[in-house]
Amino acid sequence: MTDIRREPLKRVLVLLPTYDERDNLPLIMARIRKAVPDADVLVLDDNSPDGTGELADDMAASDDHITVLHRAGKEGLGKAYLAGFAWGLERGYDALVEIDADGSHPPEMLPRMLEVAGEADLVIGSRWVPGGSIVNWPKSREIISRGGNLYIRLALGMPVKDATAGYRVYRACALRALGLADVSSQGYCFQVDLTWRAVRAGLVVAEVPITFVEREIGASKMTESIVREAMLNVSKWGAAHRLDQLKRLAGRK
Ligand SMILES: Nc1nc2c(ncn2[C@@H]2O[C@H](COP(=O)(O)OP(=O)(O)OP(=O)(O)O)[C@@H](O)[C@H]2O)c(=O)[nH]1
Ligand SMILES: [Mg+2]
Repeated sequence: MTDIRREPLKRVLVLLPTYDERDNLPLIMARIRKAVPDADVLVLDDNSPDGTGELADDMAASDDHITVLHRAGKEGLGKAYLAGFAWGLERGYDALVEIDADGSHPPEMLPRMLEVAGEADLVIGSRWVPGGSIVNWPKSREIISRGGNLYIRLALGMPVKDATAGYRVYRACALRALGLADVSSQGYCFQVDLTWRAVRAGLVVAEVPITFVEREIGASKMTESIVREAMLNVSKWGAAHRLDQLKRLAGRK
């Protein structure tokens, strides 16, 4: 177990990645600000063609808790989060939150997740623990998510039920222990990658049940290649992990 001292969570930064979320942004921002009024929010906008970045600027102009990080172009969710983590760690935040802008992740659960983060390094807002649920998903999406998570659990031998979930609280000290400099995975794979790093670093990972609501406004950026990348990398990591275990066993003899 890595010895990570748990400081109290005083300063919280909510990272809100956006790409063409103009209609969702005011809704999600109001819910976040209401749920965790003391937290700061950093919008990570990849130069959205629909003007989400400018709208975020307007919001930031009238609210000291909001800042906007404008990025040059669409580089994917993983890169946006890495930029947000670096920004927050430089400024001394105690906890960093990942949340989608499309309303799928209920901000009202954040106080509970932050409370659990008092005793954990990474808290996942989970669909696949008892009490967790999904609203408005076609059966096909549910099968992909449940099946994918089952495969991840078996391939990597880790107990996390929803490793692809994108609703999370990371303690700053936990993020520092993950070695973020060489993370290159995207989309779902980004979430699995960081979960796997946390487990291997001996960090405490907790799951809090949430009700995940499929987006009602705007378009999904999920693609088949994102799912393929995740499964391919998980297979590689799983094989490397098993080989390591075998080598260690052989070394003991
Ligand atoms: N900054 C940035 N944000 C992105 C990018 N791609 C997606 N996002 C944001 O990341 C969040 C998740 O994206 P979604 O399109 O909802 O992807 P998803 O949740 O996997 O897919 P659905 O369940 O179909 O909505 C949303 O807030 C998006 O606006 C990107 O390239 N850059
Ligand atoms: Mg979504």
